[in-house]
Amino acid sequence: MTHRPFPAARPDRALIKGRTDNSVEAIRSAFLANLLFTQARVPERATVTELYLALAATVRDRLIHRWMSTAQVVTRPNVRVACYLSAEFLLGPQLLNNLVALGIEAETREALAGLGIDLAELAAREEEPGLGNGGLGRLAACYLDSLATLEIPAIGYGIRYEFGIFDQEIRDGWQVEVTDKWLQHGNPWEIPRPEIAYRVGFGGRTEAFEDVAGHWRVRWIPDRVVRGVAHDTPVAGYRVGTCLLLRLWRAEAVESFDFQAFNLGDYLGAVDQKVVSENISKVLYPNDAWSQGRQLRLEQQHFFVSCSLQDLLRLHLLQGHSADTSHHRFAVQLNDTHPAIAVAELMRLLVDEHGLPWERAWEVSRRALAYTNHTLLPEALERWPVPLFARLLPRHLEIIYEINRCFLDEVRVRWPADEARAARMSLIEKDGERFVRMAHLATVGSHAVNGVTALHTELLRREVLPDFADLDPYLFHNVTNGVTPRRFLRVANPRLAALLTEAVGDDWVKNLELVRGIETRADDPVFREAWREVKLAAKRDLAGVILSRTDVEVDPSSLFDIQVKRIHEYKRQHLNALHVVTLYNRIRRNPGADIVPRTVIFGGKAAPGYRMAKLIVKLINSIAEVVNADPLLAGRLKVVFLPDFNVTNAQPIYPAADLSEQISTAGKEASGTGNMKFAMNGALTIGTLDGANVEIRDAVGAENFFLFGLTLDQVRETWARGYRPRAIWESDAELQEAINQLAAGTFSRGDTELFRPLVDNLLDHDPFLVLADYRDYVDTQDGVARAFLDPDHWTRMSIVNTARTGCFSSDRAIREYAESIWRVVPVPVEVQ
Ligand code: 26Q
Repeated sequence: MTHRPFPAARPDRALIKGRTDNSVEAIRSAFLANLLFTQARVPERATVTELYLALAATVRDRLIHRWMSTAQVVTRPNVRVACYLSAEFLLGPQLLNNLVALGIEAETREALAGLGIDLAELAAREEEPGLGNGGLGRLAACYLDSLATLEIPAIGYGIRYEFGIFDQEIRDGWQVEVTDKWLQHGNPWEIPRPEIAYRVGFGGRTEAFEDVAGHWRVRWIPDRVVRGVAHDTPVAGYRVGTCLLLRLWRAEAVESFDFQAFNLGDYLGAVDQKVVSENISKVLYPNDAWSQGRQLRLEQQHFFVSCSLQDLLRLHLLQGHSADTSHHRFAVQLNDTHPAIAVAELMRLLVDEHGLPWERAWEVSRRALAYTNHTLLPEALERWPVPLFARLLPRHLEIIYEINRCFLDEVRVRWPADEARAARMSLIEKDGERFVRMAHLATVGSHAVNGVTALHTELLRREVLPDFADLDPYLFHNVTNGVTPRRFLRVANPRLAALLTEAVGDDWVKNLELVRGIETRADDPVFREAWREVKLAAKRDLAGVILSRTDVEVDPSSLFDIQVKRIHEYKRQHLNALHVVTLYNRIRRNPGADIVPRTVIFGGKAAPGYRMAKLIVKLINSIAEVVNADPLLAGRLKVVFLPDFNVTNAQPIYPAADLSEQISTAGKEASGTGNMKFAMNGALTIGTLDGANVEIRDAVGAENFFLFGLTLDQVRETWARGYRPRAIWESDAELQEAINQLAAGTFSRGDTELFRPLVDNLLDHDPFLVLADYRDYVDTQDGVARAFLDPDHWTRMSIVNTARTGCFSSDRAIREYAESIWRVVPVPVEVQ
């Protein structure tokens, strides 16, 4: 980049003021100017999309203003910066969140109203960047929000996928995947930075040589080079000067390749090359678990990691420092093993490109890096076949071998003659074929490894990486996940937000512990009534959404029982479905029974290649079809599958829930974060002792939580004893009836084949203990219904849930990372 000798690096004040003033008039005229000069439209002629784009540009100006000031702070010498590396950032819609962060929501609404334009209508036009699968990607987005709000110098690094997570449509009850074209109208929030670009190599070979100083060095000669171009999205903190950057990399062809082919007269060959290069950032893999080693996925990981590390080294060197002090300047967090190649790439950059001695590079590298694990399933740990690695990243494989050699030497010193242990700890797995174990690479290369809830961290220490914990018990930390109250309370639930503000003032948005102040009002009839009104209004809103999206009419006074999350056998949506069938049978058997009306709502995407998950989607829709059409059930039971669960669609869901379904088999869900979003919005949880449920129950009190199911120890005993699901089916009449109906075609128009894979799997294997937990689940659900019959008590429990879930703010989680892992401190930004 060239820096021209302007008198001052700061932009002109008068220039700024015209585009950043926050009065209603200033916002209106800026909006009109943007409409005219970016969309070439006057309001009378503009489409809703054009109005939205002009408004987004108006807001972006105000973000950029803050960001310019933040950049000056972040680039100050000696400011330590947290770098969050993640293959996924599930940001969600930006407009309202940004207006709230900037504190100009009311002014903007008024400015638009004066032109006869409805802010909500423009907001509804926004395409969300779905650059993530689920929990892990959304967590990264919550963490950026908290970093910015806490004024911590930080930067997020990831991939600018052209196609994010697919849109889900439901046809004939089946999930159909539709390409996500989030960029089709352009992305008004990002700033492309074609001048910030790095070259990333793939393939080829390595060669040893002696440098001028007589040192043996290695040079990597890749046979393919791709360019990564930065695309920056501003992330504003809530009511502070700080506005951070999310820097996403887009893959492009390296020009020299084009020219080379072009000069040889092979124009189409040059275009091919361009297409191949651009493929790297083309599409997000829609699996939310590791399954097999696809080359393109490893290319994506290396691509974004290499660009990100080159970028932060460049910033450091630009300020006149040398590469061997990078760890003073940066704390680099690896969001799962997806960026774990950073361990080898940072070593390569430091040793091969910057000439550091190996030992010094290793010290810098380990001090800079830290790793978060998000998985408990051993089969979900990422491992890449060595031959693939050797072909794609030959230099990195050499480095990994060298790291492994040094590491295993250390292991052998500590445990002489324990070759079994050395083999268990090795970065290379020998299982017939050989694999690179990415979790081991990340662990060995980091100074801190953390799990995402107390239970998960305990299991990580004891079972996933026990040998590493023996080697260094202080390596492991727990940082329980959190979610941002800005998006999931303030923006998603404005009525509850207003009630909280009325009760405790508006500081709760930045300090969620303050909502504890409402607990004293839990027995106040006036407050309870207001609380109920807020919940009912949210349920009416959701009922409207359900009607317009699924044509199903639901009763807002019924119990809204909601399970939204990715579809997975371990998350057990089919257990919930069996409960629905049980209720259906009870009402049919006894039509006059006095039962609590319920609306059971599901939402979530299945990985396109996951057959059982897709069959569960079909099952839910099939049950819904029968239940909703039965006049005998009317007014008592409704079942809804809300298609295309994403951040946008999630926002009206959490506020409307009475009951939150968190029913994974104990020991399978690392944390869960939806559980926190529901509880904060005053839903009660029905849940197992799994992931963050354990901590939520501790926080809200056992009397305000519906616990059921086997504990982790009981799960293990069940398997050890020899689990026979068929025996449970034989002995439980209601369960038997429900499962037999699935098999007999009751919900599939007589088709007895459709659900056979599901039924057979449950009766013969049941790997997630659905049948074992069925009876306790159904009985606990009966308890839920009884509790709902006492609105005063229910409301009290709801208030207490919100009051006591302040610790699940992502602000608390980020403070813990900042203090105990990154050692970064807030640096307030004064907006110039
Ligand atoms: C890896 C390699 C190749 C292709 C895909 C993947 C891949 C992609 C996404 C593997 C895993 C994921 C996502 C995992 C995830 O979302 N995990 C969830 O993380 C949450 C945040 O910590 C937890 O709350 C959830 O419990 C956990 O399941």
